[in-house]
Amino acid sequence: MKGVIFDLDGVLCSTDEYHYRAWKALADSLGIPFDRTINSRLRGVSREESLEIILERAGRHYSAEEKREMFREKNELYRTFLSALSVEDLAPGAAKMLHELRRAGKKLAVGSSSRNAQFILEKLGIAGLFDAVADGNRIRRSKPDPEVFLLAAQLLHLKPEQCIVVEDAYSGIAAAKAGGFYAAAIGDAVTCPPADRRLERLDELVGLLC
Ligand code: B16
Ligand code: MG
Repeated sequence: MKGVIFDLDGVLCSTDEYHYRAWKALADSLGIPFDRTINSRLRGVSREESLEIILERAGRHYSAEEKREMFREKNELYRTFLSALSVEDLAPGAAKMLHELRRAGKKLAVGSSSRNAQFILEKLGIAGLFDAVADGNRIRRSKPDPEVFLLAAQLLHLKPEQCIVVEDAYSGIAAAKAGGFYAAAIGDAVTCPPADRRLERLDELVGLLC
């Protein structure tokens, strides 16, 4: 394996809690039931698809204009939470693991559905450690479509079979497998059947790849 493609939210950091709080505030303001079980379906999927999942319980139709206003509101609150992010919010062992993989000559990329990915990487102090960032601003189809990981591999000048994808979401493992990648699951995705490998901690990648 010459390249490692990391999902961001849920793998390198836990911004998923901030997504939850921001969506919950929006759902509460609209009187729509929303809890952590429904929230788990939002992992790895785009903000548009996330809103559609939340609105399944709305009991009324919302116009495209109203939905645009909902994204705006949710993203504004989410960005308020993100502004407090720092190196402390990196997943345990993430910085050391990234440095060791780089020292071993591995190419590193981010493959995230988020349009806030660059901002998050900068707040976490790890933006400079990646050779490429494929994110929600550069793709048309979000996970489980493999587009974001195929773009990351292309930016690294590698083929999918030369890369391992590290993911915490079922939709992300499905995307990795659909793209022809080796898929390592961490967090919620460890129970995902098509994963090739299950990780308890990120630093296991060093033993696996170096
Ligand atoms: P944004 P990932 C995903 O990030 C999140 O898991 C998902 O919950 C979110 O809806 C999506 O990014 C879009 O995020 O609203 O910031 O553009 O797991 O692919 O890194
Ligand atoms: Mg994720």
